[in-house]
Amino acid sequence: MPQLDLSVPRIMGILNVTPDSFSDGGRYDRLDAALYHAERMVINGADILDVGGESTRPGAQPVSEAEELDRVIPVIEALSARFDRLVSIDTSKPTVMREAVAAGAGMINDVNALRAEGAVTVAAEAGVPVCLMHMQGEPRTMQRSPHYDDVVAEVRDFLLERARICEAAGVSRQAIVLDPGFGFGKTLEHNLELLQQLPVLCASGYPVLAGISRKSMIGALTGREVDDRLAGSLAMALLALEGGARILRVHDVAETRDVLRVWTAVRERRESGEGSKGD
Ligand code: PT1
Repeated sequence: MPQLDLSVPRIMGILNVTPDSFSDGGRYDRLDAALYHAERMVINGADILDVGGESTRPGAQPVSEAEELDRVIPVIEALSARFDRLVSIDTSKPTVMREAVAAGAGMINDVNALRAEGAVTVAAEAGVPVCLMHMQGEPRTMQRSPHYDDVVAEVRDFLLERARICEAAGVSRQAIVLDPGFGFGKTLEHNLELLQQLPVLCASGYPVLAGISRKSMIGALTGREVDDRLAGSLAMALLALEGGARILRVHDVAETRDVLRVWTAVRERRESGEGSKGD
């Protein structure tokens, strides 16, 4: 199985397997559409394919475990058979985590930071990397009135406490990724503060994932609808890289790959001291 190598920043391509993401032409259509989309992302430079069967965007309703399994397991089996890429399962349900790893997933991405009963144990037994994300509230209601006294400190302290609990249960320290959870119970101001202070979270020593792509924070800044947020998303992806993010979770893989190439070239020159003499 492909491993998570974060010696350079990585691109996680988003693969939603929810009915609102594809026209609902039945199970084969759904699988076919997911594989087509995944192949595009692999060709365009995705390192990780993040499969999600339950929407977690603001206002989203929960789905049952049976429905979620039905959506994601066939897709994960097909992806791990076809592509030499790490497949991650975006779920908060322990049973879905376990079944997904058995079907070939090599990473668990949980917007609930493994707070569901039994989730930490499943992750430890699975022995795969886990992304622990911060969320205030739950998706259905989280944007009603987010409040923090100190958003950066609260998000960091929450994530470090979750990481401590995971390590105590046997998850290896090297297998933990942290995510401030942009848009999850946060105002625009909170999101901007978290982005600006991303180095504070990176200083924890854990690699940091940033999920920014097409979110309403970009809509709020640009006045653009969700399908017209590419430029804003790329600008924020670059800022996240500058802040130390090691994984970018994105819809637009090809364009984000170009941002990563440009950023990498500039950073290499900076590190070699090239052109910094001023003469
Ligand atoms: C994320 C993330 C995720 N985001 C991780 N997993 C979503 N690790 C799903 C909006 O404001 O950031 N990190 N899985 C999608 N969730 C949202 C949240 C989508 C907010 C849109 C918004 O528009």
